[in-house]
This record gives sequence, structure tokens and C-alpha cells, in this order.
Amino acid sequence: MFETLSDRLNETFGRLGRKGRLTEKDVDDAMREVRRALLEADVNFKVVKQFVTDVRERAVGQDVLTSLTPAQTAIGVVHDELIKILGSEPEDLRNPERPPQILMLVGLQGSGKTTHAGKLALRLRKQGRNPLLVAADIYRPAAIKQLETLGRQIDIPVYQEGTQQNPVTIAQNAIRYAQERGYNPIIVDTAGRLQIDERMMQELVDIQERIAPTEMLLVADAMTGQEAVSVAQTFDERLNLTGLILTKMDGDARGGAALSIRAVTGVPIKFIGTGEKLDALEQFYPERLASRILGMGDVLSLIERAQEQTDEKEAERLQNRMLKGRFDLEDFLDQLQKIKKMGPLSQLMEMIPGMGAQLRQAKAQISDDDYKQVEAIIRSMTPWERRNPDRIGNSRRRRIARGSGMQRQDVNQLLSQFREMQKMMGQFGQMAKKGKLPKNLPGNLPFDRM
Ligand SMILES: Nc1nc2c(ncn2[C@@H]2O[C@H](COP(=O)(O)OP(=O)(O)O)[C@@H](O)[C@H]2O)c(=O)[nH]1
Ligand SMILES: [Mg+2]
Repeated sequence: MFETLSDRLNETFGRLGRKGRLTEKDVDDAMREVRRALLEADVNFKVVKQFVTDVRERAVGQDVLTSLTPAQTAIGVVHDELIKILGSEPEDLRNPERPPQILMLVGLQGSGKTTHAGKLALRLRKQGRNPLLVAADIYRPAAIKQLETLGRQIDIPVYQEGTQQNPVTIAQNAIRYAQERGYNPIIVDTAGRLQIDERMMQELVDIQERIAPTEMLLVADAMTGQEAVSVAQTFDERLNLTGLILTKMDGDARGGAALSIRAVTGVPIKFIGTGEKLDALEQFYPERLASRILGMGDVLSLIERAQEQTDEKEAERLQNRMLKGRFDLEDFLDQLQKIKKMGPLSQLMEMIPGMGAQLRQAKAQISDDDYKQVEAIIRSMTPWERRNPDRIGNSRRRRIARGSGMQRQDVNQLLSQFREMQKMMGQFGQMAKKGKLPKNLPGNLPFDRM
């Protein structure tokens, strides 16, 4: 997601060159491109208009700080404004005045409600909670089964009364059931239709009135672009949404939904779904997404995912080594096992600053088989070599290639990619040390080379 938009924006800013001050014409030209890129990414036109006006106002006449190029200054402004339209601060789930916390999931059919009910349950249980899932989608027997299967997978109970009972009653009974047995939160999966229809909407309103949920969460499919935005508007008018879950952000949507939905509806995005698996749920951080869009990578999300797969001490050590640029091949191999569990390699690479664009430029198709190749190469190294990848000379490279059954250039490529990655992580670390990232754009981000 966002590849095209990222590339277009970076290209535009690259043209600003290295002049000392941004003239009105520089900014106008760049903004015309930004506008086009956003519209092509299917961002709502009103949002684009406001965005371009705000950026322009702030960018014209900005002195370029001595350490920054005009491109970086412009990116800095765009970055701040992107954060603003994405909602500024991350928003957590609300807590009820008195328990239980009731999360009601609504949305069109196929948007990911049932899957995300499961994901939320898993996430909240990891935080020490004791969730109950409720099957209030009675129109397809398969829907109840689907929720029960999910529940079994993650060992979380599912309350259901089959397909004959009225969903309002089911929801009500589920809450009594949960209170008697100490379940909290209660996550209610509801029925959706292919299109918005009045009967469905009325049923949701009835459930809402009866159970007064703490959160009314719309599950919206990001791949449907502006359609998701208008669906959100309609649901919000009837149900007063408290939050959004944008799903299928791992897909190839152009990003329009993510970039418009908050600005158009005023409802905060609380989570994003990034895959079919039950752990593919991330809290939504406006700042991180803005960075990802601008090709600045998303090391924080990467670290967070790594933390989920490691214990805390280990994660802290890893983070320190990453940020100090001391992450060596030994660590890499060590982590590779865990990384395998974190998600597809290509998705992870995109989160490393500069990496996404570089990989695309090389048209590298990273498959998970590449894990095995990389692993084979590293395993053919001695411990000394793994700790000192920059000191591996030609004869050692030949030996490693032979030992792993790979070509010399495969070894070379791995080593140079790794060096690049190490360098970027180190730079990121310095930035992080100096203060909050990346509001003060440092002079050594990847786009410095533009
Ligand atoms: N790639 C991807 N697929 C998803 C995601 N969330 C849900 N899906 C898939 O979308 C389809 C519909 O999901 P489901 O939860 O049944 O939607 P519902 O009809 O709203 O309950 C299923 O095949 C899910 O596996 C996501 O974040 N990423
Ligand atoms: Mg469902």
C-alpha cells in the first residue's frame, strides 16, 4: 500500500533541488504534483484541496534550515500536515464508566468484522483481559460457525443462540451471560449486507439502544477507497461511530480511504488490519503512517512487531543494537527465526526507511524463499564473520558462497544490503536520540540523496 503515492511524492520533492529558499513558484509546482498524486491515490477531493492549501501556506517563504535541503523542508511540512489529516494523536479504545466494556463491530459484508472481532479479542487477552465473543450475525449459519472456529483457534469463548433468536435479544443475553461469568470486554460481531440497507441499519440501531456499547466501531475495507469513506459517513449518521478499523491495509489499495476517512467523518481510526491472520492488527499511529507514506519507513512499528515475538529484555537489547547501528549478522540470524513469524519479508522491508523504494527500484521480488537463501548464506559464515560483516574479504566470500551453494554475487548482495540496513538503522537511532522523529528532519535521511 502507498508505494505509488510514496514514489510520486519523493520524485516531486526531489525536483526541488538544493536551493536555499523555497519560492512561491517552487512550492506551486510541487503542490500541483502533490495534488495530482493524492487524487490518483483516490484521496477525497475536498481533503486534497484543504491539504494543498494548508501545506502551501506553511511552505512558501520558509527558510531552509542550514542542515536541510528544500526538499526536506517541504517533506517536513507535508509530513506534519499528513499527520494532521490522519488524526494527529493515536486513540485508544474507550473505557466505560462502569464495566463491562462492550465493543460493537459493524460494517458491510466482507469488510472483515468477524475476523477483526477475533483479532481484537486476541489482542485484548494479551493485555490480560478476559474477552467474550458474541455471534449476533444470524442470517448466515456459516457466520456463527466462522466465529466459533476463530474462537477455538485462540481459545476464547463464543456466545451464540443459533439463527432463530433475534439479534437484539442475543446481544442482551450475552451481556448477562458475560456479567455472570466475569467476561470483560464483550465483543459483538454483527451482520452486514453487501450494500447499506435500511433493515440492517435499523437492526444495528436497535442493538445499540439496548446494549449501549462503549465503542461503536465501523470495520471498513481500505481496498474499496472512497466507497469506504461514504459508507463510514452513512454509518456515522445513524450510529454515531466512536472509531474505525481500516482493514486490508496489506492489500494494494492506493491509500485514499486511509487518507480521507478521518478528515471527512471526524471519526478516529483506531486500528488497522494488515492481513488475514489473527495477529495482523496494529494500533493506528497517524505519525507512523505519514512517515510510511513519505517513504521514511516505519521502524517503530517494526520494533513493535519484533517485540511481540520476543521477550521484553531481548527486545530492548535488539532495539538498542538496531538504533546504535550495531545490529550484526549474528543478531540478524538470531532474529530471522522470529522475523519469519512477524509477517512476509516484503512487508517488513517496507517499514525500514528507504528500503521500500530501493527494493522497488531494483524490481526485487522478495519471496519467502529468500529467507532460506539468506539463512543459508549466514549459516555458512563463522561467528567472527557474522559479527564483522564489513570485514569479510574476497576469499571468505568465495568460501561462504561455496558452502551455502549460492553464487558469489548473492553473498555480495546480502552483505551490501545488510550494510545499507545497518547504516539506516544507525541514522534512525541518532535521530531518535535527538528528539521526536521525524518532525526535525535530519540531513541524512534516505531522500537526502535525491
Ligand atoms: N488481506 C486481508 N484480508 C482480510 C483482512 N481482514 C479480513 N480479511 C479477509 O476478508 C474476508 C472477509 O472477512 P470477514 O471477517 O468474514 O468479513 P465480515 O463479513 O465483515 O465478517 C475474509 O476472507 C478475511 O480473511 C485484512 O486485514 N487483510
Ligand atoms: Mg462476518
